[in-house]
Amino acid sequence: RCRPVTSDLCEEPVRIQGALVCKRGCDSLQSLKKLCVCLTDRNVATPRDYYFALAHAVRDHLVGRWIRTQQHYYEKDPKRIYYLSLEFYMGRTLQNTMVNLGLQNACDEAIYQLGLDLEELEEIEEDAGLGNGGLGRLAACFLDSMATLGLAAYGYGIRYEFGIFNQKIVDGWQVEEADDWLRYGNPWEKARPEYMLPVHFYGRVDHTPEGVKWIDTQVVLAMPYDTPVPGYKNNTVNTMRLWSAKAPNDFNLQEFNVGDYIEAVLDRNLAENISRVLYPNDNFFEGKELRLKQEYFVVAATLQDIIRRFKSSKFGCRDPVRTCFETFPDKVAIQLNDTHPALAIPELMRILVDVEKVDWDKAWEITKRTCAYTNHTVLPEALERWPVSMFEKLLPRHLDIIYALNQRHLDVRHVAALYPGDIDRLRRMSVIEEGDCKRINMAHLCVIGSHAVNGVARIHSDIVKNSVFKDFRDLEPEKFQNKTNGITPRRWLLLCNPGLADVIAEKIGEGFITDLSQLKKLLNFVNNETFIRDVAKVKQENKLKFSAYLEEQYKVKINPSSMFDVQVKRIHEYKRQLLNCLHAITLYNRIRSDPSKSFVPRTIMIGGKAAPGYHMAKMIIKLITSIGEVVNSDPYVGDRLKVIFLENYRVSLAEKAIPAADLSQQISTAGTEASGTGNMKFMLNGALTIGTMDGANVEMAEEAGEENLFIFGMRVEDVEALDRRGYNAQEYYDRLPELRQAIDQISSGFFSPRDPGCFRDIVNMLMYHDRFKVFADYEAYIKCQGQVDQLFVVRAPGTWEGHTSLQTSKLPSISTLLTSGLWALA
Ligand SMILES: *Cc1c(COP(=O)(O)O)cnc(C)c1O
Ligand SMILES: *[C@@H]1O[C@H](CO)[C@@H](O)[C@H](O)[C@H]1NC(C)=O
Ligand SMILES: *[C@@H]1O[C@H](CO)[C@@H](O)[C@H](O)[C@H]1NC(C)=O
Ligand SMILES: *[C@@H]1O[C@H](CO)[C@@H](O)[C@H](O)[C@H]1NC(C)=O
Ligand SMILES: *[C@@H]1O[C@H](CO)[C@@H](O)[C@H](O)[C@H]1NC(C)=O
Ligand SMILES: CC(=O)N[C@H]1CO[C@H](CO)[C@@H](O)[C@@H]1O
Ligand SMILES: CC(=O)N[C@H]1CO[C@H](CO)[C@@H](O)[C@@H]1O
Repeated sequence: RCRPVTSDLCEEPVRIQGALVCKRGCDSLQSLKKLCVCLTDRNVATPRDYYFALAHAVRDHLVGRWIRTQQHYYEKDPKRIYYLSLEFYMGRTLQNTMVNLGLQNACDEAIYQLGLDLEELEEIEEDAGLGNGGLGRLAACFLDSMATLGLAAYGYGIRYEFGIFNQKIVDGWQVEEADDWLRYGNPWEKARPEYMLPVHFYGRVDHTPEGVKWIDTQVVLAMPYDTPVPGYKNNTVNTMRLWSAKAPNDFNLQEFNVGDYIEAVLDRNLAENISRVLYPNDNFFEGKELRLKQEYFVVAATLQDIIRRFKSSKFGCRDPVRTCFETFPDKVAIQLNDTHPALAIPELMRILVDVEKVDWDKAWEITKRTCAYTNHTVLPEALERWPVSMFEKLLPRHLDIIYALNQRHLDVRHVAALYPGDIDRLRRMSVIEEGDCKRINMAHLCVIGSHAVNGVARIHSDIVKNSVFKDFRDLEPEKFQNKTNGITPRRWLLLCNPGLADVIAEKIGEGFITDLSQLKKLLNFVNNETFIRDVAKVKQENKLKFSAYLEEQYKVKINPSSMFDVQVKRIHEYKRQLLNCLHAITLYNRIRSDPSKSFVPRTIMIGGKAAPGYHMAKMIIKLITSIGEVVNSDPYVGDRLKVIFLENYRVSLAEKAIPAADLSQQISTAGTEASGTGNMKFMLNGALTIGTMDGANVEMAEEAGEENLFIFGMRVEDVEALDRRGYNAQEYYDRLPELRQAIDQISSGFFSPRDPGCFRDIVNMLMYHDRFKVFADYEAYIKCQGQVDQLFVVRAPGTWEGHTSLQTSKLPSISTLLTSGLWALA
């Protein structure tokens, strides 16, 4: 039994910094053939052994490029972009690396010669689930795109030992399982103990003649693990550096546990559980001390690293002259994606003022010019408001700095000067919220500490600018911008839907892979029957493949010519999975009331994780599975309707489900989804969208033409008007018989015969305190779904009738492809 070591497979291994690496990239087939020789003993090698062997062979091709890229950055010393995020939702790496390095065919071939199946090996890799949903996935997509653009970019985050939990459905309920993703080792990371850095917590502030000192602190070490981020076929390999917490070797040994060596070693966990687990909340602030520690941990370690790199850079400032920090903002950009890394602002101030002895005003200017802030959600419950008392204990020096910053921000030279006597405005704009429990408003801290503030879709940027940050906009209007989110076409088309990518490349070449606006060239083929048939054929193949997967997973018979109607995203009231449920029930009732009527067959698939502490979201999952249980086993229904809950939705499942979808559901209440990126992934894979005018859907509708999407329901203005009038769910319940029937069924236990009161909380919420106004859009939604049915006629299985007459049809799925380039990332 042999273990292929990376360097063994090299033509010319050389020793760099103690590690053997390839001098020249070695030919993949050749290294894989050596692998064949290696792995001849078939009786002992497990599929996992093959996966690791392949991963190592592929990784070999990264190493040389990685070193060269980093050396190139050192020589050229370009401006560095630092993307700080508490989440990087990377998913799997093997296939992405093969795609970006152009190795896929060679590997496929070699693996085939071994009598193995590449896809099977790929399935062995665990997802790197270091994120909750959209925000973490966006960070991962940005890394891919920045590497493809050849930008000197770094992702900085935490190497959680446990990522987002694995979701199991037991008896219809969500059950969480720890995600022990590192159990078998991670071939894609490289530990760098030599770059370990100290991070301080607790202690007290000492004002000395030489300046302010933060002393008597507890130290936790931050150990970096580097993961290569290859660009698409451009020889660039950037770095994602994730920090892992380590206790110092003298941890708790001197002071507390004199003589109790065993206790002291066991207590190392106290320090090391900082990087133990990802908080599984999406769009929700839970003020836990451990979370604050995580946030400071990543910021403190990263800033030390950034400053070290700045100081040792070729054209930077090597000598410790104070003024050299003037050029810092020209060399360093720190993007605060959401407020999670907001502590970068007071931390940079602390380093500049206390450690580097830069004077306060200069330091503030440098900080502002370096930082920029992205706001990712409008939901007030997501806003980070840390109790001052927690800061007092954990980060006393930072609290001082925040007070001082706030003082200067509000004082007579600034806000107070512009609005004399406007006490209310001062209160609204303060970083410190007064009240029983004084709190620090991290969004306000970010706004005053950044030179640019952006939302993630045009509609969202407008809301950010004109509602909560209105006062700040009045003060500095030029600061507010918008940057609509995007997705990487490598993972979300080339990797997950190679059939479609091939069909497109055949017509317009491969340029679209790095420049999606070239999809416009497909306009020449909208009437080309072969092209239309090829696109439909690929969709049908994807559907068959996904059906087989579902049948194996859930033991349900899927009708592959039914419409695949998919809503996959985190479970949230604002995303309105409940509206989808009401539609499913309505369809079910219609079939039951007239089984002989013709009916467009649908397979409704809903998937997503609920935050473990989010009761309503967990009830929603139970409702979906309960509806499925009734519908899927009803003989009247047969294969005309199925309701499937897709268990454990994650990046690798998205890669299977999205290419198979006919219909993409993006139905949040207008004004609540900041952008959404799931919507873009579906569109790029040729699914049609049913959605509200919310988030990036607005821009999608604008580019594709509203007639090419199924847009329904209230606009933001309508929601606001309804709020002013007062939303009364009862009104809709009384007026709409099908809605009433569905609600009555849910509340009477029709879907939960063993526990009739099971869904009491859901019905109560919908009827009496629904912040997201599900009933108000029910009628428009059902009607719009009717239009979807009309278009989806089962002529050739699984094709949209519209395909054959693109000019006259309202909804050619190809036209959604054509325009999807406009907001996708480079
Ligand atoms: C893209 C993606 C999301 C974000 O989906 P939205 O529909 O924008 O909320 C969440 N989870 C995973 C695994 C994703 O790939
Ligand atoms: C960290 O780990 C220790 C020891 O295992 C445990 O007792 C403690 O509760 C943990 N702390 C937090 C904040 O989770
Ligand atoms: C983003 O800005 C909005 C204001 O539009 C605010 O309500 C929200 O809390 C901010 N989000 C975060 C995470 O700070
Ligand atoms: C949004 O961004 C575009 C360019 O990216 C700009 O033209 C437009 O004015 C911006 N709108 C808002 C509301 O910021
Ligand atoms: C479709 O396009 C191909 C070239 O890509 C061409 O050979 C064929 O004739 C076209 N068919 C029609 C009907 O235009
Ligand atoms: C090293 C290299 O080839 N880098 C290129 C990667 O691709 C980007 C954009 O296509 C180029 O700008 C880089 O020069
Ligand atoms: C959504 C968003 O605004 N993301 C930003 C995150 O940081 C990168 C790198 O600095 C910016 O380019 C993005 O615009």
